[in-house]
Amino acid sequence: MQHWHILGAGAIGGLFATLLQDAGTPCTLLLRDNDPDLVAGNACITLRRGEQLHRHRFAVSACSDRSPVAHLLVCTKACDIVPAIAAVGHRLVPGATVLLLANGLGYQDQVRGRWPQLDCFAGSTTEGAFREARRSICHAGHGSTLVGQPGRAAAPDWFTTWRELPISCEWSADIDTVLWRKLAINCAINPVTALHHCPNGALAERPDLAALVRELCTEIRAVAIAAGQEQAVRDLHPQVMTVIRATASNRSSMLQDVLAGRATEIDYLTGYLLAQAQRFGLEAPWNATLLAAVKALTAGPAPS
Ligand code: KPL
Repeated sequence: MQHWHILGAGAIGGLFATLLQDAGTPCTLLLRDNDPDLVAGNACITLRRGEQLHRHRFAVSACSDRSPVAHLLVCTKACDIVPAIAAVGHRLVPGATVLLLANGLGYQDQVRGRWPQLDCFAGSTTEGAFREARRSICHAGHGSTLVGQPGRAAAPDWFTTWRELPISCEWSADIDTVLWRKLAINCAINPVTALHHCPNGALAERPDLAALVRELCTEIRAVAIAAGQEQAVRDLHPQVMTVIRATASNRSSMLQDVLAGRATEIDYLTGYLLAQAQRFGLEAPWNATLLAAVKALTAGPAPS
């Protein structure tokens, strides 16, 4: 029997926890040592779909506890993944299954490098879920979830449970392409919205921003192709415009982070892209400008 532990029970982590629990798979939320739900010994997540509310009660466990973890789903932000896994590193059994479901690239290699004994998988999801309150999630729209492991064609046994979830959840024999495509789209949208404090749709409506998105796509394509990821950036600009129109009223995740004063995922999006550009001797000046500008936005006040 699989028992999944969830690190990062925000919108996506909470959604998957409820889906797995509904499918009969035990799930435990891993919480920081100071989380108030640890006192109660359990946590309730309310999931809203339209008018319908579903309440789910979960077992909870402090990261610092000692009971073993064999299946770990990590849904934190990209910049929190390595420290979050480090906080439960002592509990992970050798060969534990770890599924990283987050935006961006770069942390997958960091995790594999630091914990080579783990069986590490990566995924990307476009399920439309957002947090309405601390443990209340709205599942606003269906998307698709792809999971894979570089170089692995066939899904492992544990994935049977995931494939049967009542959402579109498939194994990808080419997860690198999936992750690169998502990275490319996020690099073209998220930093622009974060800097201009605008919903995604403004990138199609405002000619200056639309022109910037086009320049970004040209640079992103060149870097991806140099990195051997041509398939991921085929038709990148039309794909980006499709996502912009489909999510026109959304605030990108990076804009939400900036507005909330949180760290952004820029290092694992544009930062990763620029590291690849450097590796292949390419310039990507529009992306470099955005990286610096977003970092300046979220840097603390200059020391006096
Ligand atoms: O994935 C997204 C994000 O905000 O991180 C997009 C596709 C840009 C939708 O907002």
